[in-house]
Amino acid sequence: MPSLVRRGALAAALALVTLAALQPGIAPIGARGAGPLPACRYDDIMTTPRGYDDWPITLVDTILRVPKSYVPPDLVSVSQAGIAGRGKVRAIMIDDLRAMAEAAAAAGNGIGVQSAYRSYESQQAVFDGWVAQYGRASALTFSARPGHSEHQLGLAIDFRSDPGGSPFTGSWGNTPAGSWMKQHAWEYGFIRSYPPNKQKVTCYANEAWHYRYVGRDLAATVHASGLTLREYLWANFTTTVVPAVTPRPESSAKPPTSSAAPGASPEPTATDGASLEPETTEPGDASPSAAAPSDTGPPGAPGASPPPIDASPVADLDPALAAGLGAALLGVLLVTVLVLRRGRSGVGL
Ligand code: DAL
Ligand code: ZN
Repeated sequence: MPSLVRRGALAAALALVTLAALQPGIAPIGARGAGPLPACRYDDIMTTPRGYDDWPITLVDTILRVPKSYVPPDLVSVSQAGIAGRGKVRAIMIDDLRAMAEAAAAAGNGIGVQSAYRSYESQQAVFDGWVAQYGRASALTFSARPGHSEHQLGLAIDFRSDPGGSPFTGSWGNTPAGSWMKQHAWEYGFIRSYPPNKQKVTCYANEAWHYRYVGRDLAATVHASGLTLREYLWANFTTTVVPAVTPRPESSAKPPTSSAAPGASPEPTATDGASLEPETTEPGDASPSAAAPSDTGPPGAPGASPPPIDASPVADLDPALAAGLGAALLGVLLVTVLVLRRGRSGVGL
């Protein structure tokens, strides 16, 4: 084989091998809904996108999370919306929150805020409190681990009636305010994150009070789709690659069905569709086999579910890293061209 052809073939092979090696890391960029909706499990993978400007489309669930340092830059008091209750939310939602509260009050179904933004640390305290009260397996079915809560996004609100007390003590979804919210919240940009009979896809038990703000346009689209927010965001916006895992024997066990009595604070009690909202009873909603918790200790602790893979470039390819990989690829291609050119000059073409 003439040396030029040989060198050319070698260079091409080198470039191909390099491309193949980089492909898994590059693939997630710009990808959407990489694969089917992941089955419910407990993991610690950084969600993408998660920029503060990506607020309507950032998905957090039992698998995907934001960092401890995630603190929305525009938190303001809910009182700026003229709604009863305390707490902070992102300023982005204030106008729609005000409009919704006014409409609910005008309809005779006043609403207030029970719980709004929660920092990583306060979510940790909330989760730990429930674990202490009901045990970890039960707590996982209704309380997010820190980093995994929509409350940390500053976009989730647990609503209550106004006047009224805690919504966590009964069938709030069947109260006038709860019913009004079910019917109209989406018109103001709010989606009920954890509806009844959907635990297999939301990974949480029914929460009549918990709404996530995504803005009016997206809320209308999600509402019309009939999908839960997790399903919709995953299919249309989430770019994270979530590796499939082979369930270990202990992770295939069903979580205990919560039958805990409602409590007063600091967050919703362990519930299922049947115990909180009679109209939503459906066998299976309360104890989905898909939501089998596998972690029996703190995330990352010995004996817990698979270790966090936050740092995985495949699972969470940072734009800067992507740029670096791109530069490396460019370098390899340049070397390839140089090799070819030297080969050419060597044979005196
Ligand atoms: N109760 C919901 C899942 C949360 O803790 O964010
Ligand atoms: Zn909530």
